[in-house]
Amino acid sequence: MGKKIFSGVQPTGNLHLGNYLGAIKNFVDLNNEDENDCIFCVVDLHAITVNQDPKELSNNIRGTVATFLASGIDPKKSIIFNQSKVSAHSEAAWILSCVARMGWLNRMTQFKEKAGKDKEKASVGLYSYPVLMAADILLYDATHVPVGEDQKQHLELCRDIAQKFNNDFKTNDFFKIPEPLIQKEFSRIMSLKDGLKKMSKSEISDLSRINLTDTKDEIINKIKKAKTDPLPMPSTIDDLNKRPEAKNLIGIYSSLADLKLEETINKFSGKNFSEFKENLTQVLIDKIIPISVEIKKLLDDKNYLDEILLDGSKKAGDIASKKIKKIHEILGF
Ligand code: AQP
Repeated sequence: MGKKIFSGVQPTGNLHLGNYLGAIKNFVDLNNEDENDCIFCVVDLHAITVNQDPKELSNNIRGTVATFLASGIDPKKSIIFNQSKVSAHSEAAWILSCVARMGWLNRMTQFKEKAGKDKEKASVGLYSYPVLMAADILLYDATHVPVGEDQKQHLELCRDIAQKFNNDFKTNDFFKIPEPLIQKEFSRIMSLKDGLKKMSKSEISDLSRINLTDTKDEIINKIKKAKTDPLPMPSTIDDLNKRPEAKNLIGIYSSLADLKLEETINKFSGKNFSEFKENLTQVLIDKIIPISVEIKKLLDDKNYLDEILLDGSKKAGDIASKKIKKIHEILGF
């Protein structure tokens, strides 16, 4: 039987290699399996949990759609829409926030990381972000959610919320309990400047990430400047595990070249980083440049991107409003 897929990406800036290898590559494979029903959402309501410039947000929403298409998602096969256009998401988030427990949310590590030291100044939305994410998924009866490793905890919370709702209202399996789909290897791509920090859109230094809109020269420059260590290339997995920057770059190469980590280690064992970096640059150029060129082309046709979002939001709205109607009946509204 086919899977019901739901996943979202925040329109918070240029999408990067981490988003691609951790999530979007998987979206494309799932989209290509005929038996699956896929919904890919531009989660603009999630984006405003931190400050956004309205004009930039509009551009980033279209940029995210362009990236989905340029990476290979087919809008005829998958529903693509932005979250704010289907009001059921906000409504379900409120209802589910009355099911979720404070203690559960207090354990979420992403809030702690994103709020930083000054928790008091973080938005309430940033705190309840995972409840909105649960609403996104549960409205569509998604069976599988492809995400990067950083979202695993939020998905576990989504499962807890679904189970509690089903138990509290004795509705058996009204909310389906979704499974995470996380790449086994290379599910967490790290910053090019710090092998212990996640590659992220909102990191200030652009040198920390490969954007999917980067040019050939930008890729060459970023890999040249990517942090390594003074030792030659590692020759065993144990050696690799002690060297975060080397591990990240070797992981990126392996993922793009479709090799196992061991195979890449054997290929470059004992060599200089400079030789490895030339090879890494080449696989990045081969993979990213066609996507980058296509994104820029698509962004020239804003009407086309808006039509895709409009069509997607109608289809998603139909599904979500039926689920909300049933939720109202269950709650006694
Ligand atoms: N570094 C990463 N490695 C692997 N997967 C990643 N993802 C994000 N960063 C990495 C996955 O990409 C999908 C979309 O992420 P998102 O935009 O919804 O939010 P995020 O995880 O908060 O990503 P960013 O880039 O770090 O954005 P900002 O800086 O705005 O917070 C998710 O499936 C995520 O797991």
